[in-house]
Amino acid sequence: MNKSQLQQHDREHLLHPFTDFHDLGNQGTRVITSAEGAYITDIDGHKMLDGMSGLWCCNLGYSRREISEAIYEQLNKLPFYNSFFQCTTVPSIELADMLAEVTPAGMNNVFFTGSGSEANDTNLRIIRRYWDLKEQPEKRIVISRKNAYHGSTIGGASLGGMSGMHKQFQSLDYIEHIQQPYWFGEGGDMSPEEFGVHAARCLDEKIQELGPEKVAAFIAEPIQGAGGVIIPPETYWPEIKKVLDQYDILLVMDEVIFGFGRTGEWFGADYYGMKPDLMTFAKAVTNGYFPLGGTMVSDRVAEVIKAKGGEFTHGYTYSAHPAACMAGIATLNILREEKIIETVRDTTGPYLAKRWAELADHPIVGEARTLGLVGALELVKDKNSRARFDDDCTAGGVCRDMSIKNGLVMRATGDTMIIAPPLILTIEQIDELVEKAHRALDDTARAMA
Ligand code: PXG
Repeated sequence: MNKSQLQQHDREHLLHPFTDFHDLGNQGTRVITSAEGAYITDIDGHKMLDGMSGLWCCNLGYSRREISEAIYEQLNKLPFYNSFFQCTTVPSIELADMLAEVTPAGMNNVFFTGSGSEANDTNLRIIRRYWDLKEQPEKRIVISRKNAYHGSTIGGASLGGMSGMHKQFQSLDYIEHIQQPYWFGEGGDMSPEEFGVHAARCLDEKIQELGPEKVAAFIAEPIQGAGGVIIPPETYWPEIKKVLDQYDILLVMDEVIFGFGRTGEWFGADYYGMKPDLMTFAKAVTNGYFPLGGTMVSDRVAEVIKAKGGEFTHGYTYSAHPAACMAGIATLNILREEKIIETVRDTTGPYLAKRWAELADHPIVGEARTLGLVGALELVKDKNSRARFDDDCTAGGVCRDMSIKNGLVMRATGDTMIIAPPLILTIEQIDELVEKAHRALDDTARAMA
């Protein structure tokens, strides 16, 4: 099939995730045909630096044969076996061991799933089981944050705080949402430090309002990813810690995007010095080469679930899929052997911070922020008032298209441009990324004038 035939068949038979089918019908899909290192190429031969690591997952880029060969060998040896009914496989045990080593101290158990959404559903099941076994069944409510993203299953989407999603399904009734720590968008006249404390105190207020005896858990991404790379003010997580220390409430950190090195530490929990009870992961655990997710379970929770008799009636056919686990083992080996995370922390992260900050001087940029190897740009019409171009956030879409034209994949969340490039990016490629982003901003400014 040629390009237009592919696009036609795509329109006719494929329902895409998070897609406006009307727009897709008008514009046609971009057909990506190959990838190498940190670059992807479309069917027209247009090569682009992939500033989004696929979808926040191909952190080692696209050319790691160690991972594809590990999957292939496993598929030839034992393509599938389940982990139900007292069965197990060697790769699942080995990956569980490795995850216990690289995750924060005191997290020594893992429940495998096929995705991040499933893992957050698993968290809801574990939270309930934990409090039931502790004979505190009245602890049912889970607090999350507005504009959080925790997946697209009913559980994941209920935990998430995206208003556009909530309009299209019925949320679970035991989930509550509080203020997000988005200083640029919602901080008003407060300093970032004041606003960080304020947003964290909203958790305390909510717990008081609901009654601490009814609150089971608080879930949060260390940094909101899909919500627009919202890096909380430095005061936020320490204040959350103070709040949580006062109550008997589980902390779930959703590390689906920030796990496995994006901050320059193994996990966002390490970066912020937090001690979660449950930790969701997916995506980069296999470098995106094979679907795999899971939740790391702290000793505190695992001991209760393991010690008391009775079956935990939860699991997925593909929990601990052996080929997925082999992909995970190969990925973790590369991260460790090539000191990828240390490089982000010591070299490429600081260099991106310096170069990305230069974009803040651009006339349509209200804020340029980074942490490790993520970055965001707030597009504004007026730098002082932070006013956007329009209510429909058209600047973001324009900038995304201009960026692709200039050979860089950037993603738009409203009028916030975001990047999460592969962690293997070199200094030269960071220069290339910033220069292409600059050209995209110039083109956007012209188009929006
Ligand atoms: N938690 C977080 C923090 C995520 O970012 C999920 C859970 C769900 O994972 P699965 O594997 O079920 O997709 C995610 C996924 C975007 C985008 O546009 C982000 C995600 C997924 C799709 C698109 O930024 N994050």
